[in-house]
This record gives sequence, structure tokens and C-alpha cells, in this order.
Amino acid sequence: ASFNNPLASSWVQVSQYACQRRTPLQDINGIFTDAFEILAENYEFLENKGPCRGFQRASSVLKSLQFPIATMNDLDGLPLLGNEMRTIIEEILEDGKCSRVLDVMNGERYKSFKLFTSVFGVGLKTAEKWYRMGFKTIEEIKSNPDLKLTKMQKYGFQYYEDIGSFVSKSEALAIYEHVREVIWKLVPDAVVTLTGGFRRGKEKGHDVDIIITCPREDKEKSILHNTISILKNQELLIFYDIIESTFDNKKLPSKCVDALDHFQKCFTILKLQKKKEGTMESMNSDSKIRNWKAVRVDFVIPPYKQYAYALLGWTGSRQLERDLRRYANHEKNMMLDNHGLYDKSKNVFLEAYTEQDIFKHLGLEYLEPWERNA
Ligand code: TTP
Ligand code: MN
Ligand code: MN
Ligand code: MN
Repeated sequence: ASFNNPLASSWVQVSQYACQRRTPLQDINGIFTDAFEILAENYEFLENKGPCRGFQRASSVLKSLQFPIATMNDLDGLPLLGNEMRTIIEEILEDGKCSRVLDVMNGERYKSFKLFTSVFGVGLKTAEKWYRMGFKTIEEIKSNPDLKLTKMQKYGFQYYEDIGSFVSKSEALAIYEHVREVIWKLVPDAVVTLTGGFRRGKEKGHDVDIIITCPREDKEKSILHNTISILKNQELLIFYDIIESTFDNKKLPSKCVDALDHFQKCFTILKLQKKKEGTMESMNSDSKIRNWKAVRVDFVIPPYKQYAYALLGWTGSRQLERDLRRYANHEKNMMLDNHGLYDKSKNVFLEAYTEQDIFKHLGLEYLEPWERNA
């Protein structure tokens, strides 16, 4: 057994499920996990789900390790690392890089899909179409008058630089605190929580995720529309797309681990006011003439009885969410989604008012939000 790997000499097993591992933000095996994630992303672009999930799970296992992989022996006892993964790790250990990963990164399809899907509102379908049409750059698409863009994509191109530059934690907090003040003036006992990557402790993110509810039943229902109209009056709203709730309490939780939820939600682009000249973080030269930065903000409004499930679902990471659902399905005969947990053996929905309640129902040790960076 290796000197480096404290697991190799002990009986302690690393679980194949991310929800049975503590995964801090700090990834000391980034050189390997970055490689796996590029390969996973390439398979996602090829819509080849099997190998995509395989590389995502392998990456997630390495992210939970508290020691750097230094020799092949360090992999002893680790799950989900097949020969394909081991070959890549070995090559990176020897050369510091992997030719298969470099080939993928230099591939035209990967480069185009990576670029196009970085635009707000552009998914795999649209990326595929533009790739087939032979587009190579953002400028070519932006300046082509024949392309029919959705409203979302139009704003995505218009604010491409702002939205593509990361949101810092202080920027996320500024937006969160402003929104919370607006909501508390409408509904003083509203619960407003910053969720997504920032709740997991990330220092920067792609967007700001805010979850809103109220302990008084049905009082949450008017919050979104009223908040949006106030933000509009404050001239802070660049774009918004409200999705009304489609929740049906007669339906069981979704079987699909990637299913979207049915909460009322809103995808927006907000103006973040610049405080003082030159103090704004992550600003590019084009937007320095403005005194604001365009930031992507998501709102989700669950009823209070589903708040804990919604919070767990929107805190992520996506890999942790997939593994929680897979674990519930395969190990507990339960069905989990962002709305609730159904016990198929007892034919009951399990109530939860905190995330701790949900981990208990699943028989799992509690993971703090910052331990969910799987
Ligand atoms: P994201 O905001 O996409 O991801 P993130 O906050 O982890 O990282 P970043 O924004 O910095 O890239 O999603 C946050 C969580 O919300 C994620 O676990 C998936 C979940 N989610 C849903 O459950 N339902 C939805 O409809 C959407 C859009 C997201
Ligand atoms: Mn986010
Ligand atoms: Mn994101
Ligand atoms: Mn989001």
C-alpha cells in the first residue's frame, strides 16, 4: 500500500455515492479532475450519457480525497476508477498532461460547443445547429441578421462579457441583500436564502441563486411578481422570464435523477450598481463606461412545506444531487426530488423542515453545504 493514501492500508471504503463522501471546495487533485471533466463535457456535447456520467463520477471521487494522487498505488481502494480512467491518471502522473484530453480540447466540435453554450439561453440543440452551419465565433453569430434568436439569447449576446465574467462573492452578497430588503418590505417574515454555489462556499460563480418562501401558507405566492415589479421600477431589471409552478401533489417524485423541478421560478439579468469608481471586481474594459454590471440571478419560490427539499436541491452540486437521488432509489427504495421524498416500502411522503431531516430520512450522515462540492 502507498504511503500517501491513508485509505489503502485500512478497511475504510470510499463510497461510490457522493452523498456518502465529504467533498470540500478545495480540490487538491484538480490536475486529474479537470481532465476528467473535459472528457465528460465532450461526451455531453456528443449526447453520450454513459461515458459522460462515468467521467463525472470518477472526477467526483477524486475531489473528495484529502491527499494528492502521487503514484498509481494511491488509487487502491477507490471506486469508479476503471482502466480507462487509470490510463489517463498514469499519463498525467508521467507527463503532466494527457494527449486524449488535449485532442478533445483542440477539436472543432468541442471548441464550438464550449463557446456557444457559454451564451445565456443557448443549449445543446442550438449549439449543434450553429456548429453545423459552420459558425466559429460569437461575433459571426451576433452580426448575422438571419438567425432567429430567442429573447434570452438576444440578451445573452448583448451582455456576453458581463455575464461571462465571474460573479464574486461580494457581488453576490450585494445583490442578495438588496433583493432581501425588497422582499422583507413586502412580506416581513419571508425566508430569503442565498443558495447554489455560494452557499457551498464558492468565492465566485456563474450566477446568483436565491430561494424565497414564507412560513404562512400561500403567502409566498405573490412574492415573485411583486418583487419583479419593484426591481423593474428601480430600473435594475434587464431581463426576466417567469416560469409559473407546475407542481402536482398527486404525482410521485420523479424517477429521473436529472429531472427539472416544478416550482415557480424566474431567470433574470439584473443590474448590479457599481459602488465607487474602480472598486468593482471582475470588470472588463467595455463595461467600465457604465456604472453597473449585468449579473445573472435565479429566483425559486417553493411552498414552505417543500422548502427543505428545494434548498437541498438548489444548493447542489449537481453531482451530489444526482447521487442523492440514485442513493435514495437504489439503496433505500425511496424517490427524492426537489419537492419531497417518497418511501416506496411504506407508501408515504416523508416530511422535512430542515436539510438535517432529509439526511436522517435517508439514513445518511449530515453533510454541511460546504461539504457538498462533489
Ligand atoms: P447552478 O446555478 O447552475 O450551479 P451552481 O450554483 O452550483 O454553480 P455556478 O452557478 O457558479 O455555475 O445550479 C444550482 C443548483 O440548482 C444545481 O444543483 C441545480 C439546481 N437547479 C434545480 O434544481 N432546478 C432548476 O430548474 C435549476 C435551473 C437548477
Ligand atoms: Mn449558481
Ligand atoms: Mn451555472
Ligand atoms: Mn442558477
